[in-house]
Amino acid sequence: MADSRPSNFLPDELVPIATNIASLPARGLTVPEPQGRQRRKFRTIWISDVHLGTKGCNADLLIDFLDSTDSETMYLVGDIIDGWRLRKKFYWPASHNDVVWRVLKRARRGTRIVYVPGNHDEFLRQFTGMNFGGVEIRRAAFHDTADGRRLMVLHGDEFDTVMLAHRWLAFVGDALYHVMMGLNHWVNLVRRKLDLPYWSLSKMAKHKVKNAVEFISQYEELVARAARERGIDGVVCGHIHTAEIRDFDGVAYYNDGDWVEGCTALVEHFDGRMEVLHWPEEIAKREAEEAEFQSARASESAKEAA
Ligand SMILES: [Mn+2]
Repeated sequence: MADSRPSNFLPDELVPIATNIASLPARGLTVPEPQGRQRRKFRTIWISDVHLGTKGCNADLLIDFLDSTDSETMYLVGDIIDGWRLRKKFYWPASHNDVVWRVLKRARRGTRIVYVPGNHDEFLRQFTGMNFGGVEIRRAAFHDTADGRRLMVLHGDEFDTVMLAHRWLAFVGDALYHVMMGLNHWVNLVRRKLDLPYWSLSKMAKHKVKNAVEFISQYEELVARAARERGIDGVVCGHIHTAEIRDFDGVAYYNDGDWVEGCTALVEHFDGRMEVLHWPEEIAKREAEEAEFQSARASESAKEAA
């Protein structure tokens, strides 16, 4: 099995990770699975741009998401592991193992898991067609929705190379982005200590920069046009870290966002309806409901005592 002898199969940067995971019992999780939490069930879940192996990755929020949801199929739409960063500096906290462990456990529980590698985890593209512990590696995938539409699932860096004028962004952008995400990490560490909700620094910056907004809308249009040329109903991608559901003259554009800034997932309900879940908001909703329930119970028992 690949698990017991990872060094024969995996690229060098992954050997320590695989060895770690293989020797990790469920009890070794840093975040234990919550007991008795109701999982929200979906037909399909798409997540991408997790960037495991970097400080920017919000593993804790993703763990919460994975523990709160379930689906028949889950697509990992690329940049799940950041091979670019890992090659420069090995960074792999225990919570990142927790994420991998939960994904593998999902596969064992019967979720069909399709992993479409992106540009940051392109070292996995050489394993296209293979299956690791129930996780299928694909270069791209087709998904048929419950309401009979055919969607193409791919990471989306394919469309970046077409936009030659913007290619410098990838290089300058990656370094800048990394600095920003490091800052984001510390800001939110402090905010958490102060009991403030998660807040995205670069999300705010991005919305203030006109060029970034133009880039995003050009990108979305390009993706939709490619789908139309191929005669399919829509595309699901990631890559630009901006969750979105848009319609371009009958061609659907879906982006599942990321787990570095926005912390979003794309889901398909059982009737084929699609939705972007902004997980920090979902957590806030859940906690408000729990608080309401607790205070209702407290006033109940106060009445009984009176
Ligand atoms: Mn990418």
